[in-house]
Amino acid sequence: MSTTLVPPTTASARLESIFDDVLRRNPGETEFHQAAREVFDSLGRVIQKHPQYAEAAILERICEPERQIIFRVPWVDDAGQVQINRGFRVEFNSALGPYKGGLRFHPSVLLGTVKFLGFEQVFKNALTGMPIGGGKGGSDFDPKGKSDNEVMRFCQSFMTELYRHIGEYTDVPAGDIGVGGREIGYLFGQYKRITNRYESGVLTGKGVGWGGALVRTEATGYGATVFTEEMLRTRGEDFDGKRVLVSGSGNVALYAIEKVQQLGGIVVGCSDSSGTVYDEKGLDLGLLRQVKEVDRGRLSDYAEARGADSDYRAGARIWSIAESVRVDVALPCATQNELDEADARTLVRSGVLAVAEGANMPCTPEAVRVFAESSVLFGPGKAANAGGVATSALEMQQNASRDSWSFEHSEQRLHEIMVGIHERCAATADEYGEPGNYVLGANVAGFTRVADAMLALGVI
Ligand code: NDP
Ligand code: 2IT
Repeated sequence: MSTTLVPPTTASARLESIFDDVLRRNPGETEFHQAAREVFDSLGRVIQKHPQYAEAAILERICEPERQIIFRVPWVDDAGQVQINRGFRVEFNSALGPYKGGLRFHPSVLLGTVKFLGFEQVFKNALTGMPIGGGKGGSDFDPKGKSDNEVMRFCQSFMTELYRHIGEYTDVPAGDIGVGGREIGYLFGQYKRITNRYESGVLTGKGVGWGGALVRTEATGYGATVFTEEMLRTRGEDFDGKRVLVSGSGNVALYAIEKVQQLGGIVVGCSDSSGTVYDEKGLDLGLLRQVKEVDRGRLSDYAEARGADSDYRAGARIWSIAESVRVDVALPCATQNELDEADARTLVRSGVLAVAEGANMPCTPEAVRVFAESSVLFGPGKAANAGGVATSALEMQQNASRDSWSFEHSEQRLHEIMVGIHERCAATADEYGEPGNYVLGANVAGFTRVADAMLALGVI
């Protein structure tokens, strides 16, 4: 294999030509283009330094999913009407282990959405250091407003096709937006019924009473907070007394809020797709969890129950809170492209120190640029939200050994993994001459682990 350095202009021309091909071969998939662009922007010096990656066409291969499955999901609603949704599973890369990544049920889901998420997952999973490849799936089904029975019938129909593509050693789905413990239960039940196998390791995010792992529910939000704490530490700061905004009010948001509060931070706002709450003295997490997790209610219900201590702003974007009050830390934990350039400028004006992506790709590229120019600590999703999938890998370990670990032990493992990811990103950014650039660090460290495995496995 050649070890000669590739001249920078040749390396960047090669990257651009591969990226042009990604655009041409995946027309209209703007979210996938955006995710790929961000990774390509980090790889110039890697390609220069490691010509063997270019020789083996690693980048071309990494952008092409190994397998993409699209299927019809018919089901009958409570009124007896037949409904049709579309199901997806994109098995992106299995160089490091079985495909691993969540399922998203949301009306906005298109093939390009699943491809962006699957692409991100490949590098995120590599960054955890664990033996998991990358994949993602989902459907344009909207669980909101559906009865439990409708959700169950949908999940059973979805699994009736998906079961033939997944398995403990093949592809291991989990939750994402719109897919939590209830949905994983119905999906697992149908898998078990069709296959006649109690194959616990085929899905993660299961209930703790039937093969699930402690801390998996909390892991993404907790992990994102630990990653942020590590970033703050590099500037001699911590969460104590910090004013924090957390967007969303789903799984990731709720447990980010919990961990920030445990570390002494004050979470003054969160949101859903209908509006934002601002609680000057800090959110009442007990009430919020009751409304969201037990009652499956809306934030407006939380604000109503909380009364005068809560200010509900229908239709408002959460980042607008920073126009009038100081915000030290922002954790976008809802969805992609929810924080744009103008929001980033608002946060910078407000004095924000750190931003970490609990969600996948919540900050637009322009917003990320504003944070970089303003020396705001910025943790990209691939690194900051990797605690969820890492704890899924711990669930797989426990399933394989028919063991179950204590909460304390599992949380300790999660903590070590997040500190390790932070270190890996920081060290890689240093090595490539851009200290503090966690975007570069995460992309390069994730990419090289996958690329080295692909080189070793030959052209497949
Ligand atoms: P949930 O379904 O539990 O919660 C999603 C939250 O985001 C809800 O508050 C929802 O509001 C809001 N939201 C979703 N879509 C939109 C939208 N289009 N516009 C405005 N608000 C929206 O999902 P999770 O908490 O699991 O996921 C949140 C993010 O974290 C996603 O980006 C996901 O990919 C990412 N992630 C999740 C992991 C996990 O383990 N669950 C792991 C790593 C990343 P509403 O109820 O009004 O729709
Ligand atoms: O985006 C993600 O990392 C997830 N939705 C979690 C994936 C998993 O397999 O636990």
